Amino acid sequence: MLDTRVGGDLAEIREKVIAGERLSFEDGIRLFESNEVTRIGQLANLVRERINGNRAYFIHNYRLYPTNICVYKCRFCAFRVSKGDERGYEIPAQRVVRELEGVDLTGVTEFHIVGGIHPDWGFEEYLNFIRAVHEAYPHIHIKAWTGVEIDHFTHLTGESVEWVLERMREAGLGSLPGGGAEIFNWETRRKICRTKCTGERWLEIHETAHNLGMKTNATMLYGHIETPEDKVDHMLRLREVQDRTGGFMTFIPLAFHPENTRLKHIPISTGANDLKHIAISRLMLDNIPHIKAYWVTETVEVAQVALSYGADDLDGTIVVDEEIIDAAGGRHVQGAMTKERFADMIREAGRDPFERDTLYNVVRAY
Ligand code: V47
Ligand code: SF4
Repeated sequence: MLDTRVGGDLAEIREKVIAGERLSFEDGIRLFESNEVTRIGQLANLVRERINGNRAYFIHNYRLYPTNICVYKCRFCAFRVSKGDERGYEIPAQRVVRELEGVDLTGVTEFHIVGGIHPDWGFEEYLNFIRAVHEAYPHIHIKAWTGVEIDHFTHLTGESVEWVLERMREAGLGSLPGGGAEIFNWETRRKICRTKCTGERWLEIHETAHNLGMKTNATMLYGHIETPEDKVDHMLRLREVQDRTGGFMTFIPLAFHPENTRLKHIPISTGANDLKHIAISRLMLDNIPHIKAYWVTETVEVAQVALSYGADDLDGTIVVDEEIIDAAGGRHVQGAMTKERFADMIREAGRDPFERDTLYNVVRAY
């Protein structure tokens, strides 16, 4: 039963949520200004159970990072290095398949490919990377390149977003991950990642992908210099696109990890703050079917609790270490999580574990 004592500003929001009414910008701000995390969580859980019942999803996936050399210098990023830096690495198409031969990919249903924007690689290098992986593993879905990379490819080729996405799809690309969204509002975006594509461009790229029949995800990076207004604006812009296309599968709020970044003076987010972001995401994004509590950034412990605060998905086994979060001081990055561990942690949190593929088809119910 829902706690009926929700008071003050949240009472009106509670009525709306129970009636299934859409929340406004002002409602979003009120939620961010409130510290009634448990009450916000209860409302989010109501919506979560309406949409996803008692299910909690995970995926058996494998990460590939073709390079950490990047022309951009996002202030929140500890992963990138400049060309010439001894920590830099490059795994071109010719090498990736050779390296994968030594990996046990039994049961893996997704490659999640993400990396830097290399100053010397042309569009063909990126295309060949997808082609090589797809030809070697045609049964494994490739989720690759953020909107930021797609934007970069349009500059490299002088072609349209449609053209780039079609070439990538012919090579084997299945969907786009949610990265690069950060915070759309330019006033904040320009202070954290001014040189990469704008929020408007990122949204345009995802909408174009949806119109071509390609599904995508969306993220939001929080816990740095953003304001509540930035976050509500970010969510509402996604909600508007989703009303038109229905192409977003999952929303992933990503907690900023400050270590080794140029924003290292900012304290790391807390468990309560992470749960609040998950819950508000579930409440505001009434038209995106899944909310992911990304265990790598949230920690396994918080991710378990998040399954009762709006989240219904925990991302994946990942198999290799999460390099982006690891570089920024990730606390509980232990590399591979087995399927059994996932199933156990979901069961312990009172939910029913479901292994899924990228497009949320059920691979196995536990
Ligand atoms: O866009 C970079 C974030 C994102 C840091 O689609 C950081 O299923 C925290 O997109 N602290 C890339 N976050 C990762 C990404 C992603 C992750 C999980 C699932 C999916 C999906 C996509 O990583 C970047 C940026 O927002 N990031 N540095 C940092 N220091
Ligand atoms: Fe490059 Fe991505 Fe890091 Fe920005 S977040 S510096 S685009 S690797």
